[in-house]
Amino acid sequence: MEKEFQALEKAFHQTLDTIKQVKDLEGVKTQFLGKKGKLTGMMKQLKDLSNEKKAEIGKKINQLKGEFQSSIQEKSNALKKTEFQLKMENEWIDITINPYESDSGSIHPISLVQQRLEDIFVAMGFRVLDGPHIETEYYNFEALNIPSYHPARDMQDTFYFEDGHLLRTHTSPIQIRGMETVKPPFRIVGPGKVFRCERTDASHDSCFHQFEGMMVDRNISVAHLNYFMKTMLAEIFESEVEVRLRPGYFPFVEPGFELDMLCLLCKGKGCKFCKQVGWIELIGCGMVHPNVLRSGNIDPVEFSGFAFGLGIDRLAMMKYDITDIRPLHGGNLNFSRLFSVS
Ligand code: FA5
Repeated sequence: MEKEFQALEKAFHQTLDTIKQVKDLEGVKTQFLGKKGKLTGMMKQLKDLSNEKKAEIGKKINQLKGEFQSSIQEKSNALKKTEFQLKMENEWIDITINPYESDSGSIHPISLVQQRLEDIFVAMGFRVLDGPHIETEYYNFEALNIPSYHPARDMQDTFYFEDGHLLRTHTSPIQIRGMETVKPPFRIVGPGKVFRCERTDASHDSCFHQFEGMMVDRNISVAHLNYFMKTMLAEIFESEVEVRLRPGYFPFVEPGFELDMLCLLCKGKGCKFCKQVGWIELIGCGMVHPNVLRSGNIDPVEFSGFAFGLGIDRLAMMKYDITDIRPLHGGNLNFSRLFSVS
């Protein structure tokens, strides 16, 4: 009988060694411990033995049974652990990925700021107008008091078409087009892309965005201009921002100003974006020149007005802490998604 036990034990362990999956352990259990299993078969033989032998062999069988059960349990634990590790490796989850992220689009920071500007000015009684990117010299220059001989044309060099059209250098032609469609008193704004033949750096690009504004009424003064600029900036930044108004030359306004904003990227200390000045040139503005009102068939004795042209890109950069204008125009979706609002 001893030999039979040894053979059974050997067969059991050999069989167990071949098992690679937890689900196959059930077969081993049935084969050795089941009702028709080998160990149960040996137990059935006990009845033919003497009482003394019965006790001895019975004890051995129970010993083997316990041994087989714990070996199966141990193997089961080891296989479960391996299977779990394999599963972890194959079904790896990156917990740093945002589970709510989707492929849906997001609004570009320039559009976000433009839409916000439109809302702010519409709430203050302004109408939003549009204008073409390809302009005539008349709308881009002449009607704005910049005749062909005027040196101010050099300040805004652009791309010309053979037929004399050009890519607009600013949104100011919208002032002229606006005066052709609306009668004073009026308040208009006009956003859009503009183009200039110039070198790029952290704060300049050859294609950028402006937001034009014009208000014409009786007795309009610099105080009105000041009020609307400050209100607009406070709304955009949701707090007061430090600005300075300094004389600036634009042939279509008199007096003309440059409105600078304290550079929020360096808090006025000086950086690459503000060219170490601490201030950012943000808005060109002033009181509409009488010649411009005349080209819009408006009597400059009865009416006066202010106008402004704001750089949307620079405003977006201040708002969203963007230190270089070029990524704004690079078309990288991952960049735009950083500013998405839901
Ligand atoms: C003008 O374009 C005038 N048309 C603004 C104006 C309108 C003055 C109405 C008076 C009355 P300027 O060239 O300064 O002005 O441009 C206006 C703003 O556009 C600048 O203050 C700046 O914020 C932005 N800007 C100008 N050039 C660039 C550029 N290359 N890249 C990015 N932003 C620019």
